Amino acid sequence: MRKKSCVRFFTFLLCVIVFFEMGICPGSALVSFSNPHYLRHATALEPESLRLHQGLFESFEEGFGVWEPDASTPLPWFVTRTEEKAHTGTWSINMTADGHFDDGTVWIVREICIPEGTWTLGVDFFFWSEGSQFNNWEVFAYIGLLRPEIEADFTCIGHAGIQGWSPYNYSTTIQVDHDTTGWVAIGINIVWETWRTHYFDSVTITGLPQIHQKNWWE
Ligand SMILES: [Ca+2]
Repeated sequence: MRKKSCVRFFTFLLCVIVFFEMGICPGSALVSFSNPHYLRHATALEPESLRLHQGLFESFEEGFGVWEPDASTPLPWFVTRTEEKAHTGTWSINMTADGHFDDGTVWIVREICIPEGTWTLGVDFFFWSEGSQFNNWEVFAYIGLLRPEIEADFTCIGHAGIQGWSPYNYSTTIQVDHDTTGWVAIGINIVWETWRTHYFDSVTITGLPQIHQKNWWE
């Protein structure tokens, strides 16, 4: 009996070790970017995955970069680079619109490459407002697979009532079954009948991949 018990114990111990080595312990199915498992795969995903992880930063010091202005509004609007204000460096984006129809959206937009897989994509930026206790326009953001065209494509992530430069961010999860093109946009939504000017600077796009670690039966 003592010998059989000993065999059972070591068999059980061996199974536990094998199971953990196969990665089927709780919580191992999805691993973070900092996990060594991902880092081993990261080299295979270069260069777009690493670019997203490191962050795509734009300060508008030497132009618009790959960003471009766009809008959906019946009244005049403009988006220009300016030295009037800056969060980093000396240049930022001036976004101005006539809100007298009490309607419309103005934004800057750029393409990004999204490698195959499931990604948590985020955009962080600084937004300047003169500050007001009421009648503030909305701060908009978008991340998706289609280029945004209208107000309804965007998500409101705040209101432009804080005086000076303030950080804003937006993130979402996107799953693609092959390498593809996505779009990121940030802007303002007109909700009060007046001219308004806001500024954008220090925009960073980041991507965090969710890596599915294969189990022994896959
Ligand atoms: Ca700048």
